[in-house]
Amino acid sequence: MDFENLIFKREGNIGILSINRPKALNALNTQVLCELDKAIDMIENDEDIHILIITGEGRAFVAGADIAEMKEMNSKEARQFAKNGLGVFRKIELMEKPVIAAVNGFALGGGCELSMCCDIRIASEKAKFGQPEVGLGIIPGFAGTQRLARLVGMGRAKELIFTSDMIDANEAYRIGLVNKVVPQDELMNEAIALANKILSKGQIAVRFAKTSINRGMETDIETGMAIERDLFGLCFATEDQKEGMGAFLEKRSPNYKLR
Ligand code: CO8
Repeated sequence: MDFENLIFKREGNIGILSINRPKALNALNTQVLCELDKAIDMIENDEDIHILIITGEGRAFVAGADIAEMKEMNSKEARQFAKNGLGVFRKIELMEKPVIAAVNGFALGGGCELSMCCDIRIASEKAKFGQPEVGLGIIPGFAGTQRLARLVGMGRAKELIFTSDMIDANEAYRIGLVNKVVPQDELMNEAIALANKILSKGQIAVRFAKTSINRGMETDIETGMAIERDLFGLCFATEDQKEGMGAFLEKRSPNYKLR
């Protein structure tokens, strides 16, 4: 994969995708969003990649959507730009494979929104989070008003969005925005260790669990339970279920085959 603003690496069955526009603190412009969209399709369709880590090059994860590009946009163009970002982020959220955000620095505006469409966020001690849009005379446009409120609750989301406050990694952990805070030089090792732990489980089950949680959180509990029930039933049509339960009873480690 050749991209101007992304770096893609593999580590076993783990894909590592870095936003690579460090001169602009990895700000998301139309080109970055377009490349991200293509990369996600490629990763989702690559049978050798079972889990994805998204991070940023340099001192930012992503410092937001590109303010220089947005400044002269008219309403129609801004709506289209928002639609592009919303589409890519939703694609990441709905990937079958789990996605971990390894937040290495500024995650502001569109960067905070990118981290929130990932399944799990690990932050380095240097990470900073915020939705500074109202300070620029706009509101979050890549679903920040939606995902932040769902993740940390309406009161905290409103406070962060109305004040444009930047919070550090420990505060982000305290309010439940990130799962874990680790030293900067441990960030990728921690993200890879977490990815490997998830990879040691049945990947069909992990994917079904992701779908069940995501879809369930977007609907009423009765519908959510029906989704879980159906996916639970479907697990029993897989070889992995027989292998997982067989391995337990035979007191050995399972050898999952994603079948
Ligand atoms: N867009 C474009 N360029 C940026 C951005 C950005 N979001 N952030 C940083 N840069 C550029 C700077 O302009 C600067 O460029 P140059 O060297 O050419 O002057 C370079 O990156 C380095 O930045 P700073 O010199 O400012 O670095 P500091 O360490 O002094 O400050 C900050 C770091 C605090 C992160 C600061 O750069 C900052 O506040 N950046 C903007 C953060 C922000 O407001 N982000 C939200 C943007 S709005 C948004 O994301 C909306 C998403 C939804 C869009 C919906 C579509 C319409």
